[in-house]
Formats: sequence, structure tokens, C-alpha cells
Amino acid sequence: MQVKQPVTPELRQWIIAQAQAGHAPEVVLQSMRASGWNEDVAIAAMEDTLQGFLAEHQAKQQEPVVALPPAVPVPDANVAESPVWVDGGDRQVQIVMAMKQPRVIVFGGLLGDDECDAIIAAATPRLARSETVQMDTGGSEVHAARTSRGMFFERGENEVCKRVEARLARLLSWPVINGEGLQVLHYLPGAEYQPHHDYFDPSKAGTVPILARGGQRVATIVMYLNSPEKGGGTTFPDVGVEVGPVKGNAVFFSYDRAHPSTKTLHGGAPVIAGEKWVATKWLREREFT
Ligand code: PD2
Ligand code: ZN
Repeated sequence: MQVKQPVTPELRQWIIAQAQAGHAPEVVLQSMRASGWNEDVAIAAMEDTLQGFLAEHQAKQQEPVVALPPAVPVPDANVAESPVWVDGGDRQVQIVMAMKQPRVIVFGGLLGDDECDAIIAAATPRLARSETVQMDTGGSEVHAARTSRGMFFERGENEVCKRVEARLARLLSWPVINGEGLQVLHYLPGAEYQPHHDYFDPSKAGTVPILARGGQRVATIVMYLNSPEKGGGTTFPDVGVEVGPVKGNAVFFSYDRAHPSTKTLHGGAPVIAGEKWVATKWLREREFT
């Protein structure tokens, strides 16, 4: 009587390993027979396994290879020299926390209280409902994901902007001219900025004219201009990090390619009590015009 011999996943793996090692089918068949396999059952198991393997392999080869955009140089602070503070030129700036992947650095005392207050005072009369860049057209639109009010300064528009821009350039070894003008955002209770990436989506047509003004964004600095009573942290959902908003502190992060693999998805958590003011600086690859 013929004993039924099941073709187990382990047997299939063994057959594939033999083929990959270059052993001829007769040799494989011979060793199966030597270990008690009926010849017909062994041949059927080999055919079935190898046909399935080949079909899977061919399908994989036909899958399009999606290449990552090339990595570009990015700004960074020299935290290797001192994990405690870095030189901002006119001010020593504390390193509260630094991580590598994604590159996130929390700076302490980047701005003085007087600078925070001056930026808020200059921005207040110009606040309007924040808009989000519309990637399809390159324009901007009011968006439910962003329930703050905001405004943009021109680069170097006033004394405090100039001073902060020079400090950031020194701190991050990145030219002042590669920076966009400061953006100020004001959040009231319930307002938030849902998680997003700050780089421009290269697959969208609207990105073309945006990139013509200095290339991609490669880094962001969110500077806290006040300390909200409750809520309003800056979150990095890919890595489970949340930075608490403290007046004068800032969170810096960089992204060397316009791709989610940079793990720089980030958001502004809802403000629960009090208000939140931030100034955001985006740095481009080249001179921003
Ligand atoms: O206000 C924030 O914490 C925040 C979060 C995410 C600001 C931005 N993004 C931004 O200005 O891009
Ligand atoms: Zn952002």
C-alpha cells in the first residue's frame, strides 16, 4: 500500500534551496528517493514547487523599481563638539535633545523673551487664517488641517528678523539667503496643525514653480514664542516623539530627500488651554528668491 506523503512547506523550502544551490533535478530526485519518497510523488512535488517559485520570481522582477530621490546636503548644528551648547554667534544656545534618525534637535534659549515678544507684536496686525500650499497648482488655500492664523515676514524685514536669521545661519552653517522669510502662527484652544511633511511633493505639477525659487526645503526650525498653558506640542508620529512648546526654545529637523523615509512627518498638537505662538523658518537647498 502506498503511504500518503504530505508535501510540507519545509519540503518545498528544501527543494528550492537545492535548485538555488545548482543541484540537478536528477540529483535532488535521487536524494528524495533515498530518504523514502515514492518517485512519482517526488517528481510531482518538485514540479509543483519549482513552477510556483519561478512564477513568483518572474512577477517580482516585473514590479517597477521605485527609486528614492537622491539625498542632498542639509543644514546641521555641530552637536558632536559639545552636547550641551552650540555657538549661535551672539548667543550660546543649549542643546536640550538631539536624535539622528530623523535628525531632530531641540534648542533651549534660542530666542530671548524680548525677541519673542517683538516678533509677536510685529506679526499681530498682519495675521490672517493660515493657508496651506496647494501642491497641484502651486498656489495656497485655507485648509481644515490647519486651524491657526498666520503671516509671513520678508527675509531681513526688520531688526529682530535679521538678528534671528543671522543666529540660525551661524548655528546651522547654512547661508541666510537660503532661508524663506519667517512665518508666524497663532493657535487658540482647539487649533492644531495636522501631521504633514514640510518638503514639496515632487510628483505634483504645482511643485515646479515652487522649486524654481531655491530648490527643495531641506530643514525646518519651529521657534516657540510663548509657552501655552496646556497642549500644543510638536509631534513626530513616525518616531513617537513630542516636543513641549517652551518660550524661547525651538525644534529643528532636517530632511535630505523629499520622501517619507526621512521620518519627518510632524504636526502641531491641539492647544488645550491658553494660546500658542510659533515662528517657523524653512531652509532651502539654494538661495531663496
Ligand atoms: O506649530 C507647530 O508646532 C508646527 C507643527 C508642524 C508648525 C509647523 N509644522 C510648520 O510651521 O510647518
Ligand atoms: Zn510643518
